[in-house]
Amino acid sequence: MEFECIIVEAKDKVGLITLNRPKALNALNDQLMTELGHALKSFDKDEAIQCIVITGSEKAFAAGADIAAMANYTFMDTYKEDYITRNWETIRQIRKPVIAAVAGYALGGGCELAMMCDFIIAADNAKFGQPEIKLGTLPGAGGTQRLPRAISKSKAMDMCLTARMMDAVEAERAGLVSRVVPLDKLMEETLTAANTIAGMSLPIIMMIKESVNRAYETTLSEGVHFERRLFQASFGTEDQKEGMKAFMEKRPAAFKNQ
Ligand code: CO8
Repeated sequence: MEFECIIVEAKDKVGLITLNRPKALNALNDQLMTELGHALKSFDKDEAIQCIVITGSEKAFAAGADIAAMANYTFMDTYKEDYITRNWETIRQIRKPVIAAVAGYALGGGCELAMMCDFIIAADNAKFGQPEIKLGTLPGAGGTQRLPRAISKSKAMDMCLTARMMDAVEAERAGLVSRVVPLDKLMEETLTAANTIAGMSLPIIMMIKESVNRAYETTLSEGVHFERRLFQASFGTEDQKEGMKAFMEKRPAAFKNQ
């Protein structure tokens, strides 16, 4: 597929997707979301790729869903035809880790897209917000559901109801982002993290992602049970034998993804 709204590159074992609609601050229109879905699925299938990074520009990760594109939709367009929402869930099917590298604005759907990633590394100029209330609507891609889980009900209510933006320092303090780095180090730090992950065993990476995500979908005892089964399953892999042998032989492990 030819991409017009994103740039897709493979950097060693890391698949890098750059949102690229600079004139609209990477507003997420239907074409961009379709292209993003294709790129994500294709990296997920690509045996050479072990981790994926989504980023934007220095000014905006994404300033939200494309307001101009959706301004005149009717309820029937959005409900019956499923415009706007139809291609937003693809990212949830991706089994390899997806890191969001966020600089500048991550607003509305941009904040929601970042939260759909497995973790967020933020530049010190990052700003997160759910300003949909100012447009007479509400978050539609999980903002009201993922924000309370990420940063508490009180802060989520504050952000969704007042539309105030949260800066990178507050976002890290609140647990929305895993780390904050200087803007000029954002890609270096993110690619280092992605390469660290990519150096591990892919089946184990995938099991960890699946197990952590299970924490959001089930009770603690079910989640712990699920984790236990995957932990036991890891002993059926060659990579577990290699990882533990390498530790005892005081050498780096050479994983084979088996
Ligand atoms: N959609 C379309 N165009 C946009 C958007 C957007 N979300 N954001 C910015 N742009 C465009 C502007 O219209 C402008 O275009 P032009 O130059 O042609 O006039 C260009 O980008 C630059 O923007 P500004 O001139 O406004 O730049 P500033 O630096 O002055 O301001 C802001 C930057 C603060 C980010 C400002 O642009 C802004 O407030 N943007 C809108 C933010 C917003 O409200 N986002 C929420 C959108 S609604 C949403 O995301 C719902 C999600 C539902 C997802 C459902 C799917 C499942």
